[in-house]
Amino acid sequence: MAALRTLHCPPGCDVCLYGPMSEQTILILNGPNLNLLGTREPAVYGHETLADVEALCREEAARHGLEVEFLQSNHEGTLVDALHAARGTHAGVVFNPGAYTHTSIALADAVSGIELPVIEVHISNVHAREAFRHHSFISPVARSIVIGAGTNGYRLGIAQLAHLLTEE
Ligand code: CA2
Repeated sequence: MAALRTLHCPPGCDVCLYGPMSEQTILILNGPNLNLLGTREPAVYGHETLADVEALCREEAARHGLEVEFLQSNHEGTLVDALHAARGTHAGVVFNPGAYTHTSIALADAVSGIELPVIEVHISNVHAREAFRHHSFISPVARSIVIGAGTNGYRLGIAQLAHLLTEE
């Protein structure tokens, strides 16, 4: 006889009395200028486009039984709205806030206000760059941080989020 589903069943579990759990959706949120990825500054950000990043995120999320909503905006308020909308509908967020990382108290307040695990990701090693990139308003309210791993940082962020979601 099939076992009863427990709180600790992994996504996609198919041994339970009630069948597989419904898939959880995570938000991959990208801030200003990340739509330019792959078009300029390859020495800093690599050759992959944002469409390539979306594809790798979907592939990595699927490995963990997670659905992806993938968004990019150049507007601070739109990013705040996207974080608010994730509350109650998404299991967590992988967030590259772009340059707003270094300026935005509004985004930091949104991250702490939604009470979801948020993984902060930066493609480049911001600490090896200009001093103004060394401070993040997001890091104190992020659950985890991935910096300087290139676009593979998104994979690492998703894997970490999946790990946290199976723990919680
Ligand atoms: O390293 C990261 O992921 C950053 O969040 C990227 C931001 C930058 O302001 C942060 O300090 C670190 C910038 C994204 C802009 O990406 C471009 C890509 C190609 C050409 C121009 C900009």
